[in-house]
Amino acid sequence: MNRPTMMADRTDDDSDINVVVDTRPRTKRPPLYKVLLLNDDYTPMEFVVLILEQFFHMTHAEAFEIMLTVHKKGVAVVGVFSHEIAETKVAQVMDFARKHQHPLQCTMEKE
Ligand code: TYC
Repeated sequence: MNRPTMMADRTDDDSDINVVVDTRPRTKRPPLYKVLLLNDDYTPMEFVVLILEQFFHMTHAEAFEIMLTVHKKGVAVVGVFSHEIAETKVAQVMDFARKHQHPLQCTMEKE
């Protein structure tokens, strides 16, 4: 899109005379992913707070507030990360919840 173009010149097929080199850097930022925590009726509130403190580095007050948001609204974004980090966070939360036999669900989606 909008790159300098090479005009075909009948007189110099196969030569590089008319090649325009695009010097603009073409780096793309990697996509970011939201990590979402979902509400359920069984996971204890304190357990959710613990997860937000441990895996998302929130203070107790921040963790409590986000936990209450999930409890009341059904879902909240708990962080935004690269694909690899988001995947790791989701796995950590799901493993920890499973280990403690809580049905807590954590997912990710492209921002
Ligand atoms: N709704 C749960 C309860 O009343 C608490 C809870 C909050 C569960 C957030 C999951 O992601 C969650 N014990």
